[in-house]
Amino acid sequence: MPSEALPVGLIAMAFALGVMTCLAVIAVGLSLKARKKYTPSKEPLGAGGMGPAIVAAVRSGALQLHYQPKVDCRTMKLCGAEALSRWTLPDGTLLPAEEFVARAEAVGGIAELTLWGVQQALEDSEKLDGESLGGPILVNLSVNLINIDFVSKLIAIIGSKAAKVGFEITETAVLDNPDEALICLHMLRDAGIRLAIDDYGAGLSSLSYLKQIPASELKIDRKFIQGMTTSNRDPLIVRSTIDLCHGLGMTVTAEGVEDAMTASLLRMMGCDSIQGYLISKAVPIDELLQFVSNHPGTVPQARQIRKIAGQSGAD
Ligand SMILES: [Ca+2]
Repeated sequence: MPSEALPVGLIAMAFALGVMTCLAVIAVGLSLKARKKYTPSKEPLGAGGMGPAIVAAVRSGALQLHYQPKVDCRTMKLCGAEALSRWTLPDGTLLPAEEFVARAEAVGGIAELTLWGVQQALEDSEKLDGESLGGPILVNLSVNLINIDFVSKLIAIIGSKAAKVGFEITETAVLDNPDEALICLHMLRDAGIRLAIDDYGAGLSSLSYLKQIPASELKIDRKFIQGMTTSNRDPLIVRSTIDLCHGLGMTVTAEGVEDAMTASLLRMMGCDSIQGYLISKAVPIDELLQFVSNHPGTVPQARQIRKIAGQSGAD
């Protein structure tokens, strides 16, 4: 009888939704951890604001933009890259972004760093013409810069090249001033600029904000990905996050993929794309161009990943 079948169907659906929500809440709860704090291992950049030092480093060529490519899980074709800044010190030491970005955010200079990063990414994207990267270059956009003035400046710089460059924002982007932040994010989206929620699970997540942020992609933090083959919970969290995002109309990228077994699991779970040392570390533009020209079809790891997944497919 329909009157009996309907409640059973509803109960099943409610149960499924409940499980999915619970898993998502677990993912959020487990991630209630403070953002990584800057702990200076080197102090070469002066005690004051870093804006002048960043401008000087750009002029001298000490600051470079590297690119970490990502690939589509199913086709293993390139589908974009993340831009990551590197700072070469006078003694030749190469500082990764995490060594100076948090400091620039704290004492000043993050605006200069971001504007340079966007301009450099746009310039480098021109070199990729004819050798498609398969997606835009995503630049990390600090929470501190999500205000109408700065975002207007970014939109003006990017202009008609919105297909070339997008932004990664952390899930905490809207915590301080949700109204202005959401206006800014909609401004970027309306300008055709791709937005990705970055390091998902690493910060103070809110499912409510996740629903409101006009992002088309979500990147799951590496700490969940790297436990996928050793932990009981991480695969459940990743799987539920993928399903949740697909339900919200977003694609999912897994960060920090370092082995074919993890890539294969992600592929089976329906993850859209992967990024990590399995594919490539972050490399300078010349090496990225080489990578793109060496892998016009699929990256070499595709066959191994498909084999583990028990699937076949032409490269
Ligand atoms: Ca990022």
